[in-house]
Amino acid sequence: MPVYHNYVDGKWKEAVGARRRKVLNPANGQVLANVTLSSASEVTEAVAAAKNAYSSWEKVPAPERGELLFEIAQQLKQKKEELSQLLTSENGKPIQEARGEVQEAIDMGFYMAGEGRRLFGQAVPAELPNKQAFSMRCPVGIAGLITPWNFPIAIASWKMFPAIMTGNTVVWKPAVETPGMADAFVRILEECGLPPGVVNLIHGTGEETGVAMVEHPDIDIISFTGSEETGRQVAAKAGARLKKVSLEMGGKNAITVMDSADIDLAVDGILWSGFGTSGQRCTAASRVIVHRRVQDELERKLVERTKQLKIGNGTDEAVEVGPIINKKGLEKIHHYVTIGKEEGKLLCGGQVLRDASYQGGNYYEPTIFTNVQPEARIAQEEIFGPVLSIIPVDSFTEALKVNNNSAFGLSSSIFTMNVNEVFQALNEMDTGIVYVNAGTTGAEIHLPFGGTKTTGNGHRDSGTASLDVFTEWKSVYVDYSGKLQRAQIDNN
Ligand code: UN1
Repeated sequence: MPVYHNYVDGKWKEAVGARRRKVLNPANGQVLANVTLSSASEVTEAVAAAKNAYSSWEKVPAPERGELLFEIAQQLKQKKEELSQLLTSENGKPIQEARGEVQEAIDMGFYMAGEGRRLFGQAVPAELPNKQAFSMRCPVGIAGLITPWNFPIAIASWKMFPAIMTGNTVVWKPAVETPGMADAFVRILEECGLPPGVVNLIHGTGEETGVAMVEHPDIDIISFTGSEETGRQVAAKAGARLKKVSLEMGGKNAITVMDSADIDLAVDGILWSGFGTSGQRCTAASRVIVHRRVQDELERKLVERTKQLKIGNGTDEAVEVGPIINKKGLEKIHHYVTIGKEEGKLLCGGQVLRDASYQGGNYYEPTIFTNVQPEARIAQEEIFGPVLSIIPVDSFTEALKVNNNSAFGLSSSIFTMNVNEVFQALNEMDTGIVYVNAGTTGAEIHLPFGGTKTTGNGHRDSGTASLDVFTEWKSVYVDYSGKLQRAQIDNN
């Protein structure tokens, strides 16, 4: 049985004390591997390695660092099937979705590789003669990446690739639920010739290893994706140290279905965004805002199609809804469903699946509540499972109001054939991502990913926006006039 070790300064090794945690397949409870658990001393060692590597890595020209990313992306592409199977076994997501996730990392690799030859700054005219003014991006320094289990390679790639392409070195703590994906990813970096110390992998829990990273004085920036609760702690600790911090947290994303909508298309979008990945995406739809004129039709079709969804082990190509990551996740979902029974009308689902075919796994029935109030707990709190709350409304204006009535601000979607509603929704939906006639999931890597309000803290993953997280701006003025020229004074 494999034991996943840390990777520090180019060497694989177990954490001191040999504490380990089991890695379970959420589809059947089978023990897949063990993972080493690190303490603060491993973090210190990893930071020292990252610091040591930084002095040479930051000097490698960005196009050259980008070229290495091309090779890494090629390797990911070659190993796509192998990685996807591993992902399904650790995380449980259906194999088709796993392939999609690995593709997302491949895309991010190629995209950031190309960015190595751009990394644009600004060249602007100086206000005085014989003077040049321009800006350029510089690495921040040592980047601490803390990534979740729900997209163990895609989200890691959103952070890892821009971090290293821009010249930072990295200490990475992946989720303890999916260490195999992190191991496989780092082995590819190693095979492609990434110098020792540029990326250091440290396995461990958030409480111990994560906290040690956030508190370490030599980690200059923390990029975190995870729960709001943990994100707040990261922000507080990082803020006290004036450490740069980029946070990506929860969502309570809504799909609005207006009376002009193609209802069958809306049903497709709701099923995919609500029950795909068993609702365990921060972009997952968990609210459906429906115009009362089409409420009955939408509910009838939605319930019928929900009951036909094939639930099971994600290795089966026909499975559409896989297991929940662990027992704790399953319990949380069921707890909210119990609350939901008081707050709305249960249309379907609502049970942990216990048939013989689900033995050992963590399966929850796709669940739909209707006539839920916008303020209800199931309409406000992140459940991270296959649970939808339908909220009926009487107008487009009311729909917008309900959409924005959330502490989170990640993704919104509207199904409508009315062009005026489309553009008003684009303007007024207050989330970081808006979809028209598609569900709330499916972000592409070359646009910024992230949200407003308590979803984040103003930063974005992926796209060129990720460069803002991993670089500092340097503004440069070169005066070749041979005399002292005072800006704002000598030219006025
Ligand atoms: C997440 O839910 O944490 O847009 C990431 C999407 C995926 C990424 C999801 N491309 O749903």
